[in-house]
Amino acid sequence: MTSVDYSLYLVTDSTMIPESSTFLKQVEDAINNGATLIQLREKKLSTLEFIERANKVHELTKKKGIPLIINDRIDVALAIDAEGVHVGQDDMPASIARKLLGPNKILGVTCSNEKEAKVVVDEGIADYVGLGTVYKTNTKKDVKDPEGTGPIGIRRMLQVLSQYQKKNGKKIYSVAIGGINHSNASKVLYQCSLPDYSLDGLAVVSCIMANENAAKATSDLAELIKSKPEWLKNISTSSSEAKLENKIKTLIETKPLVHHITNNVVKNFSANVTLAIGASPIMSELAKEYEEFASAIPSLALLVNLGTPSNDLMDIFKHAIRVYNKYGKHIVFDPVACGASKERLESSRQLLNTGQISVIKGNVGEISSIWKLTSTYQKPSGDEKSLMQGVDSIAELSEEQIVQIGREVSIDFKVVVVITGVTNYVIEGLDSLQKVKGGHPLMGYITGTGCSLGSTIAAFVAAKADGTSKPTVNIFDAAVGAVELYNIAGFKAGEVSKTPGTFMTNFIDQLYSCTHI
Ligand code: 3NM
Ligand code: MG
Repeated sequence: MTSVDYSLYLVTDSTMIPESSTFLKQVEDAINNGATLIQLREKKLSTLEFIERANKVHELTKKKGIPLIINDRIDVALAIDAEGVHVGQDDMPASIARKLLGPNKILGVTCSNEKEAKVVVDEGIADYVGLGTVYKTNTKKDVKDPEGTGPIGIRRMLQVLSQYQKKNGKKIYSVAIGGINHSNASKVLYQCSLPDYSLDGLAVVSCIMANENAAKATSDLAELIKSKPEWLKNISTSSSEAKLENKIKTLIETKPLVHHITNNVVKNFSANVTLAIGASPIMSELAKEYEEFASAIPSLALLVNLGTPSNDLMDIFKHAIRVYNKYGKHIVFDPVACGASKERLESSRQLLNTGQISVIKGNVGEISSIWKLTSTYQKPSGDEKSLMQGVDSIAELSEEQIVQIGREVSIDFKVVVVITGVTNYVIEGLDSLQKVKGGHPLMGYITGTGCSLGSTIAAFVAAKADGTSKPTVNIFDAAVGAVELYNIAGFKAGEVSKTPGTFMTNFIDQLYSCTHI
């Protein structure tokens, strides 16, 4: 079968139907509101019941002209002449399934890792693969990776598919599955894409099947899949070599607002830094007001700082990330000491999974912890070895290794990465790297000089201070501007200070002077 639309793939589950509805109604609502493919997945029905149900669903899908795929049961698929079958890794091998089905039925295979994807492409007989588990899900209990591979794990498998396509000129289609819902759909599509191969769709179960309003759940999801997400609308990718003075001019003219959700130690200092550079700080942990901010204030960015984490704060962070994403406002993430404990690293993972971040800023230790976080699933051990071979601590990392780590984090999370230290690195993907010399050793004696760089970056990004006057912002250029301003001010303050106390006031003065005078 040719030209199947995989974009919104509903996989059914009859165990989670809301009391107000029925199985068939949920499926019908989905079919009539944008589902492009249906998989009937029944684990507990007798063969007779399965066939009866399949016939009923098939009537609905045929009316709409969309394919019906049967999970696992080739006999049932053949019995009702369904359009295809989906098999998991423990089901009938794809090669046998294909023989039984013949060449014209759709055959899908679940893959959880690169190895499984390689087997599928070597055989070359599947039409599409279901790649998962992306995120933690309650729907399927026996998934290979209960925590989910995240988009990065999916991308590793897409690489295999992409190579197959290049070699054979033939495409195996792909959908991602597991924990996908309205809040992460756009992000999954964005992050699960390679320059030369993109996911063809999203497969979902509970966000439609368990929804009180399956019709709306489906049409909303279809809309999200079709349209460009808000946070992507405000980004430009072409990098310019814009001058710092132009960026500062934009910053001062715009007077952006930086919403800090930051740690208790640095709140005051960060607010002073934000004011000194001509921006305004708001400190708010009142989740209910975020929607009001994000929807109404044009030049606004969010700074998420993990410095003093708590369970309450995690919920607030997640809410903030969702709201800021919804309104296309940029987010700077500072994973403070994320390598200090498993929990902190897990918190970082959760926040990065919650939404699309624009900039991650951290020191070498923090960024390499984030890098290791992604390595659990994604980095073949070979890569890791060659990168970290013989390195016992991050203190021993060469510049080349630091930049490589930054590049991988940038690619994995589709973010601009700022790595701070004696030399600062601003990194985006494989192509963009700007080194900025560190300001002054006295910066290390004052709490908040690291965190407040996050405020400065957020201010530049919010103001679209990238040296152009485009309506979009080039985040890389804006981040470079922020890091340059910050370190120039640090250097100048250091020249006129002998001790930390005076350095602190001189630093604030220099930030002010560099931007205002
Ligand atoms: N297969 P929900 S996860 C059917 O990882 C299925 O292969 C998975 O349900 C896999 O959209 C899954 O409710 C269930 O999270 C996905
Ligand atoms: Mg199965």
